[in-house]
Amino acid sequence: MHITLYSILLVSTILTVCNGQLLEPAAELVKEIYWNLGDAKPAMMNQEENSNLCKNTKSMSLVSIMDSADQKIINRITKGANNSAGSNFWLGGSDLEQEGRWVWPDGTRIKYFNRWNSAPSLSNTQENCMFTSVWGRGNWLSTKCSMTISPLCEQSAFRLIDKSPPPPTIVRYNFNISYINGAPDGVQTSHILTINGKFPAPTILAYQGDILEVNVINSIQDGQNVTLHWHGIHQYGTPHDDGPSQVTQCPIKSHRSYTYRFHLHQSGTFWYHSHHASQYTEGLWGGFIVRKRVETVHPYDGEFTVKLTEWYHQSGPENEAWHLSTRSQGAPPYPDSVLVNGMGRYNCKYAVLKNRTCSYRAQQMPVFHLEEGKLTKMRLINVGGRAMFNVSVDHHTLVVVEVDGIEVAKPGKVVDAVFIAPGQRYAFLLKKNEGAPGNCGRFPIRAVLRTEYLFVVPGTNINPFPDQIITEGVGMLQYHNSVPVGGSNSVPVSKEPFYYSDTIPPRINTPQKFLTDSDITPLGGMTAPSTVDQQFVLNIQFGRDSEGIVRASFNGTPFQLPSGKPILMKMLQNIPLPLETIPLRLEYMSVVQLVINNPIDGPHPMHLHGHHFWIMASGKEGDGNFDPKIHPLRLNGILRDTAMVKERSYLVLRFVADNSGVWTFHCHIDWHNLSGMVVTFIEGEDEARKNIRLANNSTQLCRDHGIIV
Ligand SMILES: [Cu+2]
Repeated sequence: MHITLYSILLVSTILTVCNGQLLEPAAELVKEIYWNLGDAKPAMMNQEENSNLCKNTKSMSLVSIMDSADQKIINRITKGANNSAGSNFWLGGSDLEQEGRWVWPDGTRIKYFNRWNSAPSLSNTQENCMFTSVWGRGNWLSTKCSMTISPLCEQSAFRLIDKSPPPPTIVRYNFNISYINGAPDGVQTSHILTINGKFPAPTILAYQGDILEVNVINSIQDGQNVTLHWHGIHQYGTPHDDGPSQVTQCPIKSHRSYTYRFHLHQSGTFWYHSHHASQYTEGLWGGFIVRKRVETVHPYDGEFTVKLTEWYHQSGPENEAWHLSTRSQGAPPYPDSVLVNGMGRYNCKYAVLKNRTCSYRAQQMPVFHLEEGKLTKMRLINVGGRAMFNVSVDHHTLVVVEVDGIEVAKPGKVVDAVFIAPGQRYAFLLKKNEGAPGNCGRFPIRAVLRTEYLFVVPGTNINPFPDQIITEGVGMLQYHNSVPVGGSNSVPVSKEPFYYSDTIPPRINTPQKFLTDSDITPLGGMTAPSTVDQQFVLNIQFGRDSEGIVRASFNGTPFQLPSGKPILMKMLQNIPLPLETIPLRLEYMSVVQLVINNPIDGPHPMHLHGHHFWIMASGKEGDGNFDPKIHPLRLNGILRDTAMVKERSYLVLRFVADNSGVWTFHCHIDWHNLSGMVVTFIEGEDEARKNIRLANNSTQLCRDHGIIV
């Protein structure tokens, strides 16, 4: 098979690792060679560049796809090689030598075609070279290409990028999880659930192409189980490391450990959090940054990450027990404060009324040190359990370059502010406005809580003082004339903390231009497939269960976790799935459309595991249920992994079921996730049974609970 030949060539020319792994043409082979064309279309690549780039790859040829089996492998490789939405990769097919005669590099005629349904005709004389798209089913397109781009490598369009970054490696972390004492908002608590005794928990930093190994040790003092989910990471071939407790794994038992291990095929801003009970609302979350080995599209000099959440003075178990009781009447617990990178403030007078120790001196804000004149990337993650925010930086505009790990087409959208819901991420390049005041080089980053979305039933809340929440979280930019490149919150330029009791400049009340999803296009954007194979209509509902507890659901049946084996293990062993896990079967490689109708007040951020989806349509507040007759769909929208369905409105999403496994789809308001607004996609069962091999340590997790997998 041509694929094998190609793999061998790669190994002989580029890589010395991966001995004996040729039968598994996994992404580690490809990540080194960067075939990604990014936004450089072949006609735009200059000849000199091509010939230079190819010096190191002389004995290689571009890939041939002879049948659907090859196509599947190439889909895996290309999806693995770069996650920039719509990234395109050259194939060997061309009709450069003889117009209309399409051949592979070895001269064989192309018999198997997997062409995009709206691609120009192959008989068009302008169409000379084939490329394949990461998104969709890996469909092929042809394009105009210069005669110098022959399918043979001497003049091919392989694009080797600077080799200076570290070679792909295994990045290892040890995460020891336990409760610590602290006062994130000045109010003392013993219920901060965190890693290695640090709050916030460590940020994972790796490069695209690395393998991540995180050894998680469950040292939670009261014997709780735990899992971690890697939000936004697709987990190709490793669905058992996705993290949802009892969905894809047995949870890690008290005083046991488990090593998550997966490839970082994607790049961008991600995060990790517990996917067990309400643990992430107690602080069990962290940033997860996967840098590109070389930033070619939106380069920057330094970066920092802002993580926003609400905070509760009650413990997670207290909140959860209250929420899932008749007392809550379906309202989630009302938060006490807003935290920016784990720091916030609270009115100590009310803390005292709650018999809690409180200190204004402990109420600090994070400071981010920037170098004047350098280009800084600000990453933004909503790690909250229910809070939504408007975020802006005084006297700065934000050039949006990434959304949920998807790189945005150049030059990026310039806005003043963004709205961010739980689970969502952005990355911006910061631009200080012309004529901005000196401000001693200090400019607040403001996260303003959208309180209108904090549904509360009067008189019932577990929080006795919901009105006392201070709705603005602040982080401080501090410019310096010189700090080391890469200057960030980790650079100890100034040891002076900023206190909330210090003077914060008043908020500027000029109209702000907000980002909307329709403003942005993915880099090298491939449009959504134009036809749909499977559609699911999911109507958001709240209703009382047999015990009178108000539960959230799609279509009236609240999701319930299975007992015994997790859903993934049941699926792999062909064991019937409990109906209350709401199993929805997806045929491998089918195009799936989700219609989410939200007929009630309050928006919900929808998160899909294992995939990004195209946002086909997103109704405005009050637009009502989706009606294909009056609501147009858009094929060229942005891809995300978390999207909002607005109140009394609809959301239409589309994705390709190219990742066999079990993937949960749920509201990222953690309280709704816990009460049942969840469905389970059972994707490509036959493929999964053929290809997915559970690691020993994964089955041991279940044995620790007496469950034999
Ligand atoms: Cu929700």
